[in-house]
Amino acid sequence: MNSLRCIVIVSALILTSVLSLPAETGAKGWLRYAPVPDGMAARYHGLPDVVISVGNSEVLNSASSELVRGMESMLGKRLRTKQNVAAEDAFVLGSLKDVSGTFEGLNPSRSLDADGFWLRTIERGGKKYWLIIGGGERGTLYGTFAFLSRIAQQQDVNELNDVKSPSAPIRWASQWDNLDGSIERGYAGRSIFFDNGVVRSDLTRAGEYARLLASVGINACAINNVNADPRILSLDFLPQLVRVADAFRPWGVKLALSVDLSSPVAVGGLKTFDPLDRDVAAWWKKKVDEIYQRIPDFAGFVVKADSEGRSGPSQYGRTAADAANVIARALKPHGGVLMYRAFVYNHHLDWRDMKADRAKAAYDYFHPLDGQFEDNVVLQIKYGPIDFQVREPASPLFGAMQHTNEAIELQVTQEYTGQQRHLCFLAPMWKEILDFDMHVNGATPVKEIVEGKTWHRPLGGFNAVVNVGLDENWLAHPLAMANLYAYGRLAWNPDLDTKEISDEWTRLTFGNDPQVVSTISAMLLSSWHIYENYTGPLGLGTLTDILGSHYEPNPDSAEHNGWGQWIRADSQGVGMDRTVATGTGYIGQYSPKVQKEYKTLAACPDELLLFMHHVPYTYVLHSGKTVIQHIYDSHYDGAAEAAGLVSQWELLLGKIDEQRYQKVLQKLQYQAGEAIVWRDTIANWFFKKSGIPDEKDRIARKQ
Ligand code: GCW
Repeated sequence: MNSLRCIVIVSALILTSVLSLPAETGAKGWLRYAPVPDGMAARYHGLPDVVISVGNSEVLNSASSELVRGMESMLGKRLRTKQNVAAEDAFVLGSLKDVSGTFEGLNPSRSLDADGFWLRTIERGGKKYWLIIGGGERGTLYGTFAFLSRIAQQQDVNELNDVKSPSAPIRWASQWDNLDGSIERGYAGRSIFFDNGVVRSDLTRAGEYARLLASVGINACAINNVNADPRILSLDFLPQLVRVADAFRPWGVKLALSVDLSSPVAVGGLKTFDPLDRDVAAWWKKKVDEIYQRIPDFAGFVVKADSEGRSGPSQYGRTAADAANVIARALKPHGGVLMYRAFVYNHHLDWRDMKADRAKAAYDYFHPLDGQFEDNVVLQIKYGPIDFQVREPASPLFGAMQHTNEAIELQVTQEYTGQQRHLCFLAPMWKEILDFDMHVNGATPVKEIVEGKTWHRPLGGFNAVVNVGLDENWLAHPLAMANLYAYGRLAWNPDLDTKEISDEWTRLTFGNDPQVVSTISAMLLSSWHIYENYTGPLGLGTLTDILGSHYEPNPDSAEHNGWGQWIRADSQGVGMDRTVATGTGYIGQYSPKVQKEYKTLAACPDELLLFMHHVPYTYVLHSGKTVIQHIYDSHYDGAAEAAGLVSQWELLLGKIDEQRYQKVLQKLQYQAGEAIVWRDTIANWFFKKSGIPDEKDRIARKQ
């Protein structure tokens, strides 16, 4: 056979297989419920044709209709819904209390959290039942999603006895949506909630979003920007918010809001918003009561105060505890929660002051307040002490608030990590932070602190800024949805392995073909390091334009201004000296054991070296390279690896639908080009600063 014929035949084969896969927009996310291939369907033949819901609630109805939808879509099986258990095989959905009334002798081996679930097969009277039991109605819904996910991943579901419970009660998503419909740091179109100053009339997408969130166990969503427009609390807004809560409710997702502390003045007409003023307290109480009257399952508020120009208690000489508590007391009788953000810092720092350090701000401010917060206040702490950079150490504040509820704040929206134009799967980074041991009197990993386990706190958990938009596939880059999925999975169980999560997500999103799963999962798992390589290595931060877009390379923008994201690069060396001995003293905010890991050059890990220390460019890393050569090499490696992502993806031609294949391909090709821009900008910048040539002679010497 001549080679031309060969090419024609191969192309035709590829084309046929491509054409046989229906186009997909990504709108379904990981809830595609793709038909199980014929060869696999046999293992599901024994599943029942009937679903029975024991009990009656909106959430239970969602669980049952989700099961019907999933079974039909994946197995072509049309379930009949029935009210009572009869003598036929059936799925039985309901809470433990309700289902054990029907089936005697049920007792899960582990206790069942309200949001937890139990998947259990039992035989009674010659019939077989697949029980999907929740601690409460949300648990039943989560169990249903988990069951369907197993089929979508082609797992055996014929014998089940499996109890799962979430790690922590707070598993929230946040949106930074503005009332005009724009989204702060959103990269996937306009708001699904707001337009033109009001809540959208069509909230279909809001309901679909809640379904996606629920499928990974997220139980509340704060829908508006933390730079909050006070109008959100105005009286005429409340009926609009009721509609959003209604759209969320079938999925067990509670509505939350971000509020501005000056609201008592801005919308209440008071003369003050001093948190210790009686009228202010009365105003918050009345406002909160109004909300609960219309939205009884309202989750609570998120507050950003005294930060980046927002109003705050400092205006009255009051503390964050004063501010948080006045609102928390209003929420408490209703079971509401107040998330107070620890992202409080002065953005007019003096860059000439070698002791000034933004990284120290949150600890300095909040540590003295430990123990002063109401027990329905949760301190929401960004994972690192600066601001969602590509790499930061875990915030020392996590280890410093033993008498305060804590939550970790993460970003699904990729503000500093490529803005969904670059592939950057963040679960490995989150995992490093969650696993990081703060060593406060024994083993105290961040995950156990925020779960509330370490210091036996009543509340705690997770909140991530997601910022989905009207883009059909939610986050603009089809692979970026892996971050939302991973966030939910880790909030549910921070002990999960990142590969397990990326494999799961890939199977659900692109199918079970082993080559597809291994290729995409490997791409995801390598992508954070790749991005770090061509942006900001050794703990320098992302090296992006911090004054503007936070997207393109611009190391100059970090220096000589009050924002405090300094890298302190001069002709001799680079990095922030944060030691106690000679630097800002930041390292002293950690426990003695962690201080030991960071305080000496010998002990400090390479990847955080320049976050913790200022060293000459010629300093030799543990890797054996000099700092400057590492900067050059990592940028060249990163750009080459970004190009490698394109080649890996190209191997999947014909194995996934053409629409998503092309979309991802374009994004990856663009990313590979951008990585070169990053490489050259950063490498040239450091060459200019240091005057030290690249050993491999890749950087033009005449600049
Ligand atoms: O990272 C910064 C963002 C701001 C954001 C702020 C915050 C909502 O650039 O856009 O404001 O963090 O987290 O409050």
